[in-house]
Amino acid sequence: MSHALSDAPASSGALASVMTLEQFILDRRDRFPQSTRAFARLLRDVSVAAKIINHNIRRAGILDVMGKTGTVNVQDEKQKKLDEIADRELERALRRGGECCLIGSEEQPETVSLSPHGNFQERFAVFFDPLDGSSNTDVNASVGTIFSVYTLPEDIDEEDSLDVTLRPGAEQVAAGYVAYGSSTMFVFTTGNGVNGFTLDPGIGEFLLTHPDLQIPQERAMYSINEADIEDFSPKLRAFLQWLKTKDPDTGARIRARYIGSFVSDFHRNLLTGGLYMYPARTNYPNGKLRLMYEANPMAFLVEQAGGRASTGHQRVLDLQPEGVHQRTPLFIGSAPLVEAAEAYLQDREEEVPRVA
Ligand code: FDP
Repeated sequence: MSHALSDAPASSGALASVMTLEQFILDRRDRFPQSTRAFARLLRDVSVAAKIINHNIRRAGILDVMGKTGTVNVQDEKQKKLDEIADRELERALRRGGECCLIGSEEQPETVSLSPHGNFQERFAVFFDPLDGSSNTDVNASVGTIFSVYTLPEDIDEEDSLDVTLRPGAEQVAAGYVAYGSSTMFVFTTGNGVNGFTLDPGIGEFLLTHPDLQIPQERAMYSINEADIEDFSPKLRAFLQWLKTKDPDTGARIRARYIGSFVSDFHRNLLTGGLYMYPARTNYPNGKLRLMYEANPMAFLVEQAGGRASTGHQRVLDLQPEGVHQRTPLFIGSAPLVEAAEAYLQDREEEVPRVA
């Protein structure tokens, strides 16, 4: 993996040798499925919102924006002030940009039409989780933003917009996330591989640092909230036991990492290889993660990076969504590990692939 960004402080000289997100989007315009100026602007708007959200997160302890607002969102989860800020900034950026006609956010009960008179000339719909893993913000741990982009048919009107927008993840035209960690990264795909950009705070630009990301196939890490083990199925428990068994030839064993922030756990596993799981459990029969703005965009990304995403029984990107806030069990990461999980959950243990 080449890292184009030098350690030197950004200067006009350093800038000449690296590619900004904006340059990248303009350069690759002809490779996007939607090779339109509007699509390039849409991506730029999301990245601008990400910078503003990042700015707020970095000042969280200072400006008293941490902690709960006292309200609950549509999923009965306590909302955080930063959740609200992130939601507002994304909506504002997309509204101002004018390319997006419809948004669906984790923080809003219904999809929102951004076209004031039902005039859907702009054709993009964007689903997003403005601040994923936000229970981590109070303890200074990493969080993220996830987004998923669809195009809408030209002839729809406001009445049927939701139905036509709820399309399987395989129809996404772009997806990505922003990881607010020790650095801030913008990682996205338009169906032509996955590229990662790191924010240089000195110049306020995302710079290409992780071109053409591919997920390693080793069983480096597994990520699951194992405190819930009593609520897992016997098949899943058997799979977890398999995961922890040392390789008989090499003695190699997998490591466990669970931040409890999907973006952060996914990002780490994308770089190191591994498997993130949020399975069905007794009190969450469909798991906890949301299809439209968590599972689908990450499934698109991981497949583009050579990995796999499954419910345990079927490809996530083939699911036909029934609601904006629908949940799905999720097994996502290095392909051999996801295949092994599927084999256990479907009683095909004899087909478990060998994973180095
Ligand atoms: P959060 O509720 O803090 O937004 O999306 C939901 C999510 O975080 C994921 O980011 C995270 O992986 C998961 O929930 C953590 O849930 P558990 O506490 O049940 O493990």
